[in-house]
Amino acid sequence: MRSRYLIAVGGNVRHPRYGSPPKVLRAALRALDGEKGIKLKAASRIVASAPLGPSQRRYANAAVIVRSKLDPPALLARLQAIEHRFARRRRGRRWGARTLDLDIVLWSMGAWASPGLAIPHPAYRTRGFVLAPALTIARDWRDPLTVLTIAHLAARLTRRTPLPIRQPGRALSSVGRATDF
Ligand code: A4P
Ligand code: MG
Repeated sequence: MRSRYLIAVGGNVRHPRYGSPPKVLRAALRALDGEKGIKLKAASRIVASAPLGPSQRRYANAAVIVRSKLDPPALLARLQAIEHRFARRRRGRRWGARTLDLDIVLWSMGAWASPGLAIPHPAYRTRGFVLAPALTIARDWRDPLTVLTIAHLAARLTRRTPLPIRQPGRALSSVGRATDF
């Protein structure tokens, strides 16, 4: 059966062919849409966000909704193949700099848990760089575990728990302050 997925897209390293992170993301969205069995239904704008974790470089982030008959592990395998094509190299360091990161955030069929895959994505609820773009394309999508919508989660994050991230001259720490590239 066909279902929908909300996918978070991020990257903070230039690609020799595609260029800056926003251009990498644009190319990645085209690649995703070109995949057999995956249809891109909606895409947010590409926003800049301060890095969470050890990397110093600003990220480009976006959110997309795709429709597919693939089950979650099959979709994850496709996403990882795309990451690989975009020269993402795992460097053994969690949250290290990367050309392209594609995470499954939500699935229209509910929750999923298997070795190596958890949906909803375990960390997205506290990440402005996921919620801000997601808000623009999926504000009423309900998280099956908390039963809160993306709009609720984004509002909570802005009100109560702004992300503790700073970047000189460019503070993008909360949902409301993400900017377009
Ligand atoms: N995995 C489990 N569940 C999922 C899921 N729902 N979607 C497993 C995708 N993958 C999932 O991920 C490690 C493993 O998670 C995968 O092999 C898969 O089996 P990874 O992408 O290979 O490793 P990682 O991304 O380095 O680690 P981690 O902890 O997943 O990092 P995140 O959570 O992806 O965060 N700052 C800003 N501003 N913007 C960003 O986009 N991204 C990160 C990475 C850090 N800081 C950032 C951003
Ligand atoms: Mg990931």
